[in-house]
Amino acid sequence: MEMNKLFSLEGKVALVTGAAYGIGFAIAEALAGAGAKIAFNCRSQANLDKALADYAAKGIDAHGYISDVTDEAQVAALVENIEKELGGVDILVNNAGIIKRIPMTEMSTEDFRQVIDIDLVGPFICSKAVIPGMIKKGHGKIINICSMMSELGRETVSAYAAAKGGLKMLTRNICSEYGEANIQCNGIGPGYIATPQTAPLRERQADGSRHPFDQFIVSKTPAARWGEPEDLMGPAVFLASDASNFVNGHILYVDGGILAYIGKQP
Ligand code: NAP
Ligand code: GCO
Repeated sequence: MEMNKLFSLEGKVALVTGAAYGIGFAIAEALAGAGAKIAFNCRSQANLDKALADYAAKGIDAHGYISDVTDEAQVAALVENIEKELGGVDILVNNAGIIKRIPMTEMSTEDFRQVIDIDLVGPFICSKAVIPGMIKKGHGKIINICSMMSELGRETVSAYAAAKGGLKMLTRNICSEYGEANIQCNGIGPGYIATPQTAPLRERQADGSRHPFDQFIVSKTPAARWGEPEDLMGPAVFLASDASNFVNGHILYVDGGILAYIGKQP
């Protein structure tokens, strides 16, 4: 077996949702580096324009679309446009997501529903939109960006943990329902990654010291550091390529070892 071919995405079309920046951008860059044509979406023209320039600066001819993953009509149009312009979606990365850090008893039901809508219903809508085309092609890869909160809870993230726990089981159910159509659906569970989403948890304190949560996470991570979006690039190529054709329903945690570690003794 020619190993390079096993990890090649030449001739494949990848849709990475919410890939204007952050983890999605890094994953899209990785899939492009393995040969895939890249499509991505976000919700604002400003973010789209900046992302297209950022992709171009890396030599990537990305195709960007304004589309909200919670809007079925917008997602249907997104998938149709990709079909027309690039060919059908071979690889879907359900990356778009938000978090709201509010104590549960203070969280409005509207806030709870918004997180569930984007982080769990969005991947359902996007997966439902691409699976028929994957069945026609005879293959497909779906990668759901889960979280440590697919396994663990913590204060203030009830909606996010519920959504990411649900996304873990949606991953397993897509595997169960469409594995026979040669569609592999797996998850990536990033640890704590330095992106805009976690910026509030890493802010320097007024006295210049590190944020207490920053110090906590480093003490809980055997790698003794926050992850970088680049740490997810290899795992994403693996799960998007033929190298993982017999991997299905699996959540690959890319967390520097947090889930295995009780934490450094204070
Ligand atoms: P981020 O920096 O906040 O980026 C989130 C992306 O999602 C943005 O591009 C945003 O684009 C897009 N987005 C949000 N809502 C959307 C919607 N309704 N429709 C379309 N796009 C939408 O977050 P990140 O840290 O890169 O995280 C990306 C994914 O990894 C999320 O699912 C997150 O839960 C997960 N994750 C993050 C970490 C971490 O430590 N950072 C760890 C584990 C899992 P616009 O706002 O421009 O639309
Ligand atoms: C938080 C963080 C985490 C990370 C990620 C960890 O507030 O606890 O935002 O939820 O985003 O999901 O895997």
